[in-house]
Amino acid sequence: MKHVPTAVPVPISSGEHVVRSACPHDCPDTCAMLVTVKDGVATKVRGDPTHPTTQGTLCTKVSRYLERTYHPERLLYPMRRIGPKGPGQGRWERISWDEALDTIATRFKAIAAVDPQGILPYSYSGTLGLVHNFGMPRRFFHKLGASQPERVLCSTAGRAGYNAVIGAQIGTDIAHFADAKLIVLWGTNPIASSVHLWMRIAEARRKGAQVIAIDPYRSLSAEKADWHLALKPGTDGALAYGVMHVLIRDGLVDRDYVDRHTLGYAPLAARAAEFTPEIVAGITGLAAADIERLARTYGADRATAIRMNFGLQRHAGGANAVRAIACLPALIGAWREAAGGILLDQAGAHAIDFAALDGRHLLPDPARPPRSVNMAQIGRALTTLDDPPIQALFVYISNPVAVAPDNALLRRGLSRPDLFTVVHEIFLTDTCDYADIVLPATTQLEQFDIHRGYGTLYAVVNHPAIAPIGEACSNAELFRRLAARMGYDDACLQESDEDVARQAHDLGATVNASFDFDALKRTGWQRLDVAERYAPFADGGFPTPSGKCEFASESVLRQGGTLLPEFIPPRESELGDPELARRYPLMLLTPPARHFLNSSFSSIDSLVREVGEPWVEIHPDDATARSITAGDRVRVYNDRGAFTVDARVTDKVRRGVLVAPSIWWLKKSSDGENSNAVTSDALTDLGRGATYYDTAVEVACFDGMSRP
Ligand SMILES: Nc1nc2c(c(=O)[nH]1)N[C@H]1C(S)=C(S)[C@@H](COP(=O)(O)OP(=O)(O)OC[C@H]3O[C@@H](n4cnc5c(=O)[nH]c(N)nc54)[C@H](O)[C@@H]3O)O[C@H]1N2
Ligand SMILES: Nc1nc2c(c(=O)[nH]1)N[C@H]1C(S)=C(S)[C@@H](COP(=O)(O)OP(=O)(O)OC[C@H]3O[C@@H](n4cnc5c(=O)[nH]c(N)nc54)[C@H](O)[C@@H]3O)O[C@H]1N2
Ligand SMILES: [Mo]
Repeated sequence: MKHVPTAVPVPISSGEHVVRSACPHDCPDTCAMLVTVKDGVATKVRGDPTHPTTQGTLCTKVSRYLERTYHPERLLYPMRRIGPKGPGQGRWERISWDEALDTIATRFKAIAAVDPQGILPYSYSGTLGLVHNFGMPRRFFHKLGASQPERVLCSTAGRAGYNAVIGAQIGTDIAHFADAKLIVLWGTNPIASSVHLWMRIAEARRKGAQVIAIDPYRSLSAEKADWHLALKPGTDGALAYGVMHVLIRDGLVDRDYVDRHTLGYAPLAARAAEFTPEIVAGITGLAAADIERLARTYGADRATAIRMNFGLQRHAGGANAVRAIACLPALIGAWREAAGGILLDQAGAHAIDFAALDGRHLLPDPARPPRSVNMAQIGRALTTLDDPPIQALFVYISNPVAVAPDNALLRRGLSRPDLFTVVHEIFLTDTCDYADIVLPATTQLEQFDIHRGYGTLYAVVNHPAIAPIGEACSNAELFRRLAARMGYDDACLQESDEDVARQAHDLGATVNASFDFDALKRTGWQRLDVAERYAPFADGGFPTPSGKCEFASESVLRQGGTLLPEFIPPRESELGDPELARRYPLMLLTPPARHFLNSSFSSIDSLVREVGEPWVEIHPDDATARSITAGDRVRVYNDRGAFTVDARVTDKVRRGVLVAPSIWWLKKSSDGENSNAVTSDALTDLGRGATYYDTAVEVACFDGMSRP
């Protein structure tokens, strides 16, 4: 293994020691943390200075991890709901773990006796630990034969689009962004959502690199960029084709790279010929001259790195937009450079034995897997699904009432009196308000796990720093206990956290050959077995069916998609649905707030104080047209629902676009709603992903009535 870190000296004062830990959250950086513990109490968290990604720095949120761990509102005991379902306080009764587990097991056995698919686990990204997310809980639900959640809230569209071209989730190493000459931030705001990448970008800028941001919103990062192109939301696929048009027309293509390492150049070029700068200007709202300039700047140097994140794929055509953008580096031969190429995510660089982790062999009939239920359409599933209907929902590491689209429909579903809902949580979230039983979960400081950095080339270990608080128990321990109650005797349902973790990288003699679990435990992190100068496709070798970068994809075609990337306009827009756009002429974007992590940390007092009340940003022209002035309470609404926020009038947003940073808890908002009251549960073109940012709305001053 290369780059094995030297052990950090462990400072010892009386009764004090340092524990190696990993940030568990859904963020591409996956930081290594050091936790100082004195007399059994964690007193300090800091970034590991030796970990190349973290470089000793934690983000705004995770630097408050102790406030989260020792928060007075932590859920400490199992509880049973004694009042009606729905938001409210004080309708809980403490019960023992025995009673909680017996109640769940009795209910599950009764449902499973008829059809276990009546039970649905709902889990997402509260922790991305290989043990507590991908391991023991999934084993339990496989053994049960429960319906499987189709985990689409974040990334499946982009991954489908990227994989169509590149073949796997492999891209440019963030470390090499520091050496790029040009960095394109395509629909991502790393200052808020991936600060350790921003540290590399800042370094590149000090060395003279240019940064271009492509985003309908002048985000914190776009504000710092040398050039900001504020296109209309959901039009990136057309812009990428416009860039290709100019690159091809002006001879900026690396013909040698294209000939040797790509497939489908001729049809791609023919398609790109249709996307003249003028046509693309009409679609994107950018000037034709700017599209020309973007293409020429992009084509000028191979040491050009594009950073996409998942923001831009939350539209009806999100997968194909990513697919079109992913063609660009091969066209100019940027993959030849370690500092060139593109990064969506790096998950595919980690070889993990997911089958061993998730115990899919435990399925009652592996040849006939249970039905899957799309997590973005959970409201629909709870209110309409039949044969069998969902009779029990088990929520863990997710807060769907806050994060799932169209949450009004979801709340109707969760209010069904016959639905049995269990939520395993650290806090009494909005979702807990609908639970029959809530179970207390540990935080990362109280459990063992290992993590793969899905945006980095590192594995990171997490040792427990302190004992569980109250009667909290980890995900894995919960499902070990529940498996025993169900009478399951499979040994793999009782394995320890370390035993599960040890299997993650154990793929035989060649894959991960130099991975050393015991060394990882000692040193905290390990780099994958890849070269320092990581340039994954410098000599081609794409993990696609053809081994080439596939501009044209037969396999997507066979699966019902198109041979080439296509521009698919946003569903809720002038182009997609003119009638709807007349009634709801504004497009709402709800990207992550810097101080929150999805809906996590939205209950941490010091962060909420810094952030203030939820707000929406609106362009001065759109505000004037609606008699909205700065600071007004406004109601953002469409046919699905409404939420009330403060208006900030600013030209940071494009005309016709609203930006409401998210995700607030409903119960911490003045009207008991959040932005997902208006988002749609429609799915993306490929990958069946959520389309949060494909949301047409109107906004009006709030007059105190419930709906405008
Ligand atoms: N502080 C913080 N960090 C986070 C998170 C968080 O909640 N808070 N969430 C984490 C998670 S789960 C994820 S998936 C990532 C998300 O990471 P990103 O997707 O990079 O999220 P943002 O950084 O907000 O960047 C999204 C940007 O896309 C822009 N955008 C929206 N629609 C379009 C479009 O159609 N085209 C273009 N070009 N731009 C568009 C938005 O205006 C926004 O500025 O961040 C992770 N990091
Ligand atoms: N409007 C809008 N909605 C969005 C997005 C958006 O940009 N706009 N972004 C989407 C994206 S990118 C994502 S990834 C999803 C994220 O959606 P979720 O995965 O639901 O993320 P969180 O809101 O952070 O909720 C995670 C919950 O898990 C709990 N938790 C943390 N650790 C543990 C643990 O070890 N055990 C248990 N049992 N619980 C734990 C936390 O307390 C928290 O309440 O949201 C999506 N929703
Ligand atoms: Mo996400």
